[in-house]
Amino acid sequence: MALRKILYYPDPKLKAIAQPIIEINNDIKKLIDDMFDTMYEAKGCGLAATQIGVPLQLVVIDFGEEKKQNPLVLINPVITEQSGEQTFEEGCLSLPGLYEKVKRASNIKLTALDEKNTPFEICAKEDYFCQCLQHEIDHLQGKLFIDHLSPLKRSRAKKKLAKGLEA
Ligand code: GNR
Ligand code: NI
Repeated sequence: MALRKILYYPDPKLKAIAQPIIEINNDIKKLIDDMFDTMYEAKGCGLAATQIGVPLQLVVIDFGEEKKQNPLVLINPVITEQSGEQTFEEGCLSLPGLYEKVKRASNIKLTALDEKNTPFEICAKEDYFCQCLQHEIDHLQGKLFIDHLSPLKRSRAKKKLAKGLEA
């Protein structure tokens, strides 16, 4: 078990564009294990490698009720179809204490590799899981949920985060 440090806004590494993973070697497997440990410890339902300062296209998710119930690894994920609209309240381990409603697609299809290098497809529709997948893939593109807010709400959110850091 090894925990990695989660980066907080405004760490510039959160803006990195993640690179594809070429080979799923032992280093990547260790990284995946560490990301699950870190995510469960922080009580998040997803974690992108970008959030621990590793600019690779890797996401772990667990939407189980219990810890370690439904671990899902996404390597090099690509959204292949998206449509519709939905709004859910989001939080982010890199934006501690901030919760805002975010509008995203309500239907997505994505393809990715699992930790054994096997390609798979996920269809998600009209739920929190669909919202979370898009949130995580945004991280790989250097994007945070505050980037989806209106300019006014975004500037309020940034002020709130800055205050939180002082306290
Ligand atoms: O734990 C998390 N909860 C959450 C809630 C709504 C939409 C997305 C998320 S992901 C977040 C963990 C995190 O920051 N992942 O990048
Ligand atoms: Ni996040």
